[in-house]
Formats: sequence, C-alpha cells, structure tokens
Amino acid sequence: MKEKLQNLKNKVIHFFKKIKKEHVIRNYFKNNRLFVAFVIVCVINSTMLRILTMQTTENIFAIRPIIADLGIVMAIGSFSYLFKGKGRYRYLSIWAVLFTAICMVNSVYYTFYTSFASFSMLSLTQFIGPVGDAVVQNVLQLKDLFYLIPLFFFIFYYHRLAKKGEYQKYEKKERKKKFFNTLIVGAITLIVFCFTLSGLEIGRFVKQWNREYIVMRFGIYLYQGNDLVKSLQPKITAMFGYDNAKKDMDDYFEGTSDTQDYTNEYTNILEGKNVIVIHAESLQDVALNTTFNGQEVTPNLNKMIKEGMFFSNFYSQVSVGTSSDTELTFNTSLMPTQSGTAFVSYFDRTYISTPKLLKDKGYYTFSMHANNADFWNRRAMHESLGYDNFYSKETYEVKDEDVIGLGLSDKSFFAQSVEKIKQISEEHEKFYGVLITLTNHTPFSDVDKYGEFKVTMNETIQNEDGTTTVVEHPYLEGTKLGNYFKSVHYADAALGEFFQKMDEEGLLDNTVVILYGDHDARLPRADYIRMLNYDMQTDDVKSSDDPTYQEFNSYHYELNRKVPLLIWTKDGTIEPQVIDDVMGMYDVMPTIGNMLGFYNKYALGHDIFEIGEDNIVVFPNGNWLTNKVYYNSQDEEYMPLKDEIISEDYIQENNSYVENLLDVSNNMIVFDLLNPDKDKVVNEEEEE
Ligand code: GP9
Ligand code: MN
Repeated sequence: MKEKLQNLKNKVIHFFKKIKKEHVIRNYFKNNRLFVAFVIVCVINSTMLRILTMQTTENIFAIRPIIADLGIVMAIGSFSYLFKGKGRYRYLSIWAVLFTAICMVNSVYYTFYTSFASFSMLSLTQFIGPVGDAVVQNVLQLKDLFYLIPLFFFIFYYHRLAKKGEYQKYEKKERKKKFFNTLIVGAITLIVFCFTLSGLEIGRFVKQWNREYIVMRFGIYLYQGNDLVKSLQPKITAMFGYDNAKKDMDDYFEGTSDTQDYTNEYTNILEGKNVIVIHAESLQDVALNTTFNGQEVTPNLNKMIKEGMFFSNFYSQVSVGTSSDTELTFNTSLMPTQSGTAFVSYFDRTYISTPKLLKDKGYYTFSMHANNADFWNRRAMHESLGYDNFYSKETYEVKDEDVIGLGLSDKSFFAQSVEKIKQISEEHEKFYGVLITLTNHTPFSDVDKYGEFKVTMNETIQNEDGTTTVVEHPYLEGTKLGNYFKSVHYADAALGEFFQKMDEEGLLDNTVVILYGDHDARLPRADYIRMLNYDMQTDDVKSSDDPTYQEFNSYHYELNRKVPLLIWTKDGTIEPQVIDDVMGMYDVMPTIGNMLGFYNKYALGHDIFEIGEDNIVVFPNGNWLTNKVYYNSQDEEYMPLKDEIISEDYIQENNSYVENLLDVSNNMIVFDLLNPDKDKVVNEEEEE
C-alpha cells in the first residue's frame, strides 16, 4: 500500500515537472490565444457583475461561482473548435456578446429591482414597461457599460491577431482533439464545482427560490441557464393533455353549484368589513401552548385567541414553495403544484382569488412584505392574484439597526405598515390587506436581537431553614427549538405593538383580523424530545425506560406541525370559540368567503362550518388527515386518532379522493383551466 502511494506521488510529481519543463501551460496559451481571451473576458464580466451588485465580503471573495463560470464558459467555448477558419471567431464572438448582454441586462435589472432578471418575465409588459422607461430616464448607469470593455477588448484582440497573421488555423484532426479535450476539462470543472455544493444549495437552485442566493453561489451564467429551463418547462408541459385535464376538472366540479347554495349562521356576518390578514412566518401552535417558568411565549396572541375564533387543528399544506405555497392556497383554495412552484413557474395563469373576488365587491386590495419583491417572484404573482398594490422592501425604510435575520424587523415593518394602512383607509372605502412577516424565519440565530426571553427551567428547592432557593437549569437554551421560542416571543411582541397602534389609529373598529401561521418551522425532532423529556438533574434527556418518558414519533411530529388560524374582531362580531375539526389552508377561502359574502365554485377546500367533522386535510405529498386518522402515503401506514377501528375502505376511499384532488388542482394551474379565453384558443386551434 505504502509502495503504491509512493508510486502515485512520484507519478504526480513527474507529471507536474513535465508540464513545467515542456512549458505546457505557456504553449497552451500561445496555441489557443483567442479561446483563452474568450474565457477570460466572460469570467471577468460575470465576476464584475457579482461584485458590483452584491457587495458583501462573502460574495466578493467567493471562488465557487468563478469555478462554475469557468466550467460553463469552457464547455460552451469548446464547440468553437468544430468551426473552420473565421467560423471559430464568429462562434466565440456570438457567445461573448450574449454573455455580455446577460451581464448588462442583469446589471440594469439589479439597480432597478435589487434582484436578477428572469426569462419568464419577458412575457410581462409590467417588467418591460418600467424597465424600458427607466433605462431611458436614469437607470442605465456608467457601471452598466463596463461590461462592454472586455467585449471590445476581445474583438480588438481578434483583429490584431488577424492583422499580424497570428490568428491560428488548425487541421481538422487537431480541431476535433481540441474540442474534445476542452469539453472534458469544462465538464470536469463543473463536476468539481458540484462536489462543493450542499444539499440546501442544490435544493434552492432547483426551486429558484432566491435569485441573489443562486447567483452568489452558482454564478450568473448557470443561474440564467437554469432560469431559461425553468421558464420554458411550464410552457412545454402545458402543450400536451389539455382536453383530458379540462374533462377531469369538469367532472370534479360537476355537482358543485355555480353560486353558493347554502347559508349558515356565519353567512355574510363580516360583509363590508375591512380585512387585515397576518401571514405569520413559521408560527406553530406549539409556541402558543408553551410557557417557560410561567412566562407565555406568545402572551399577546393568547389574549386575542381567547377573544376570537380559533381553529385548533389547522394545517398548512405547503410543498417546496413554503411561504409562497401558503399564499397560493390561502388566496385560491388550490394546492401547490406537483413540480416547481406556482409562484415561480405558473405566475402567468388565471386564478380565482380572494383579492379578486373582494375587488368585485369594491375593496382595495394590497399586500405588504418588507423583503425583496422578487423573492418567490411575488412582484409578478401578487399581480396575478389580484392585489392592487404590493408594498415591498422598496417602499420601506430599512435602517441597519432595524435588521433582524432575513431583513427588516417585524416591529419596524409593522410600525411603517400602520402608516401606509392609515393612508389607504383615508383613500379607500374598504380594504383587504395581507401583511407578510419576516423576522420569525429559520435559522432563528439572531438571538441577541429578539430581546430577553429565557427558555430555561427553574427548580425551587426547599431549604432546611424553611427558605427556598431557585436553581435555573439550561433546558432549551442553545437548542434550535429554544431559539425558535425566543424568536416567536419577539414576533408576538411585534404583533402586540401592531394591534395597539392599529387600535390607536381607529383602524380596528370596522375590521376583521385573520391570522395564520404560514407553515411549520422545520425544527429538529430531537429538540422536541428534549423539551418533553428533560431531566433537570442530569441536564439531559430522560431514558426511554423512564415511566414518565413521552414518546414523540414521526406521527407526533407531523401532527405537531399544525399552525394557528385565528379570526378576530374588536367589536365582538366574531364570538369567542374554538373549532376543533381538522382544517387545511385550502378551507380558509370558502370559510371566510361565506362570512364576507363571496363564493368560488372552483375551491378545493370547504367551508368548515358546512363540512365539520367530515373534513379531510390533503397534503401535497399525498399524506392526509381527518378527525380519525393521519395517513402517511409514503409508508402506506397510518395512525388512528380516535378509539375507533379504521376500515380498509375508509383508507382506500380517502386515498382516491386525495389523488384525484391533487391531480385536478395541479392541472387547473398547469393547463390554465380557469382562464376563460384558454378554452376558446384551444377550440379554435382544433378547428383549424
Ligand atoms: C421570503 C419569506 C420567506 O420573503 O416570505 O419564505 P419561506 O422561506 O418561508 O418560504
Ligand atoms: Mn414562510
């Protein structure tokens, strides 16, 4: 073994010595001048773009995106060797122009939107419009022209080589060899790059979740290539199978009435009221039910829950689109799509949504979120959902001292939002507004900024002299779950301040507040086990043999992912009550629709006051939940929730209901089945 290693070492040393002795690198540069110039020009431009747009130390010193750019540029450039004579230059210059254009467009786009451009936006006049105007007015800056310098250098360099007779011409055989070798080196570079990636990074690349994040790690060229594929994918999928999809949808809704065919005690009770929706980031029920040494994690919310209508078994139904999936389901009663995300890939479809239906009733509709407007492609999708206005980061003042975690703190966000809502209420008769919070977002590590809240466990010891001593045990301090509770405590305080300010401004007087947790916080199961089974004496988890040990298996974990849903009015229109039936995000639209006086025939959920205990919550992965059972579709196993025998038929019936619902929902989005013009177009095409 030792000998083999020594041999290998010698070989490597020999290889490098040979490279040095024979001036391999120098010769390579000499023999491939134009290609090398092409690679350098393209990589300089992409690096310049990253550095000029995202000026963080992490980005400025990042090597990985340079490796990715190198790999891509080499692989694409390698094909130039297949062309004879001047053809090689032509091929390379077309790509050099294209790559430069990518950098320039993104440079302009970034100045305007603090994000990177997407091909899918090309179909949106909303994008072309403002950017077009802005370019003419003031957005095109000197820095956007820097990218032309390397390109001009490349063109100039070629002409100089040609003039001096130094533009290399290769034999056919040599060209083939060069093409093959360069392609291999490009591919190896990309493979090396892939090995440096974490699972999280790959996941985010696939989802195109946050464009800045992707460009910072993958470089602009890989980002744009991926974006092109992502933009074309939905168009290609939607080309086949329209008729079947339409028929399935029509069958699904065959028995559903075109207009609401029932009334119950909640019908129209909220009609005409303003609506404030709070999309509470990562807020789980567990935070509402937890106290530390007698201190509630969420005192403000708990108070409101006692005064309002609380749904105690409410679940979000998100897939990879997390926040954005919840926004979709909440506003349209549709499920997330089976591939990609509706917000990113299907923002140009027609949706029947709560903002649109309320707009028909004279409401002004808006959304507020102090993050970059291109996160989850909200800039485009909020328009598709029918919001009259989206107040994003651009409309908020973000001072450094007000930043926590992902961006502007909830306290500052709410304070500034109240001012905006005040103005809206002066200008509009009634409004529907959704406020999307941000601070309580994973990884919950900005603990110093959440304010003082201890997640310890106090032990009171009786002393012999009759006095007592309090000993504080660390309990959840330092765990992710512990940090989560601290973060939620902050979010709750921010909500408390918000409602107080809204009340002071008289903005709660004729308003209904709807608050939901957008999805669970994906916290480690081990932390819950510690929370439930903490042994103060050992500062460790009790043994599972301990008679007081509480199990927390994967089903408990799933059930614990429930999030709050609260409907509250200041004037008591909504009476205090707790609804225990299981309910999903898709049931909100029909439930509040009945209260506010609108109806969507194509909702997949139900008014909870109609369906009651027969309700079923469908999850995008095929799992489902009823009052009786939690079913896991991957394992094809379930956990009964009541002392009741579950029949095989019950499972089968629900399974086929779930499968059908998920398919119909997906098709409605992918094939744009809610677009009344679509049917016409398809019919016309068939007649031709
Ligand atoms: C992004 C925020 C978080 O602006 O809404 O999204 P999430 O990571 O929860 O999907
Ligand atoms: Mn979220």
